[in-house]
Amino acid sequence: MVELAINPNSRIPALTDVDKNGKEIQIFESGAILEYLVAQYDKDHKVSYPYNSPEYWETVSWLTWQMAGVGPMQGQANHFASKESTSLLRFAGEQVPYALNCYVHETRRLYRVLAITWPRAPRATSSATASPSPTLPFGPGSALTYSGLLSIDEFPHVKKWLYTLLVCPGFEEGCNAPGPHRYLNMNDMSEEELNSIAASLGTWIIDAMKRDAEA
Ligand SMILES: N[C@@H](CCC(=O)N[C@@H](CS)C(=O)NCC(=O)O)C(=O)O
Repeated sequence: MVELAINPNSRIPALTDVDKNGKEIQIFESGAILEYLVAQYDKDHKVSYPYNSPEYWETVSWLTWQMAGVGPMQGQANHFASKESTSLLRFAGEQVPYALNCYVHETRRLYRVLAITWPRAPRATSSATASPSPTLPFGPGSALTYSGLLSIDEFPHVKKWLYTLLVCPGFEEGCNAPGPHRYLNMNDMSEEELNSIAASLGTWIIDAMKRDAEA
């Protein structure tokens, strides 16, 4: 849980910074944080595009797609998912086939949108700037099998992009704070290993849900 003073929505990520007037500023929601970081610290557009350019709006489109689509849908898939071929559960504590189908299939559909768009996008080739989706989540979102999908190999462009990010200067170092990143590697783990990761997270998600329901 994040300090309400930093994020009124009490979630991570949240950011505090000092603005150009020397005043502390708080930013929450990952999309807003990304927009803030490029506005403040990427003024020569190494990883972003000039405001109001066609590429800027393309980026905003994909960022909004990520925030409104992939984030919420894959988040719910993580909650209900078990690998489709097994009956092991992550968090839900009971099999809810309708929810599982709804969220896992919607997550797959969203990644298919990328799979269709990516090869056609002229900027979708190599650098961190040159992508139709520079905002594709590297963190939990890159553990596709954790979300109930069968394999990351279903989406070769996504896989290639995630590994491309890793070799961008400073990227992996950032991912390794506070501890070694593991989300991409989770795609190669067995279902038992994935479930032990879910189990190691404890019951805080379910406990928080109960508290919220009673509040
Ligand atoms: N829409 C938010 C999602 C934030 C979110 O759900 N964060 C999760 C971790 S990925 C969290 O803080 N969970 C802690 C909790 O539920 O108490 C964003 O993109 O920043």
